[in-house]
Amino acid sequence: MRNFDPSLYFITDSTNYTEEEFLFRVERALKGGVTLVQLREKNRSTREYIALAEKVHALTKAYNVPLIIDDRVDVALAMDAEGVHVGSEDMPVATARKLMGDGKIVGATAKTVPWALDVYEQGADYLGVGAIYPTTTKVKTVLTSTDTLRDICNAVPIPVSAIGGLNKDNIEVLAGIPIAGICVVSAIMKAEDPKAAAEELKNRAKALQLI
Ligand code: TZP
Ligand code: MG
Repeated sequence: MRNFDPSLYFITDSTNYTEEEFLFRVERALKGGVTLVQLREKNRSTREYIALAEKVHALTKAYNVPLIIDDRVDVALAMDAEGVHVGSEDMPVATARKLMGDGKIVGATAKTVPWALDVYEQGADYLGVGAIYPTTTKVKTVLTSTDTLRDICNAVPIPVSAIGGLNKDNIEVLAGIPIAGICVVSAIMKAEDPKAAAEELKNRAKALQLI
């Protein structure tokens, strides 16, 4: 399964939610039209990560949306997710590709053009580039300028997703940059209603011809 639509990529964060509330919010986001979901868990045991991933996978499958697992190739393989996302401190992209096989999605982070070309050549299917704006989501990252984002989009033939502090009121900064999609955590996860938030974000991105 390497066909995917990166236009509205939703990364989850279960912090501060009960499992029930978390799964409810993920399903609302799916109802709102997110096109790709990433499960991102930093403080769970392997067993807990797999168990939660299986529950999220049941939801994403019902909406025909691929599920990407952050960082953990073993978790992705264990519960047969559609893909994995690896950053600079995770398994190298080439290794992740080898283990995941050709049929799975392997996403990678990149913040410079040489880095983007390197992970593309190692077999990445898409890139996450950012942070475009400061983010309140727990993440080790630095800002990436929109000029660098544009240069990366023009340097690699794979979809590039912009990430970091993005919401419906600030994505106009991406207008004219050939991104394939936008990627958010808080704008959907922490919204009063993740369904409405996903719809509004998608409508705004379409109006700006970003997606
Ligand atoms: N990588 C770069 S910024 C970021 C990640 C995982 C977090 C984005 O979260 P938010 O809440 O959309 O700013
Ligand atoms: Mg990572």
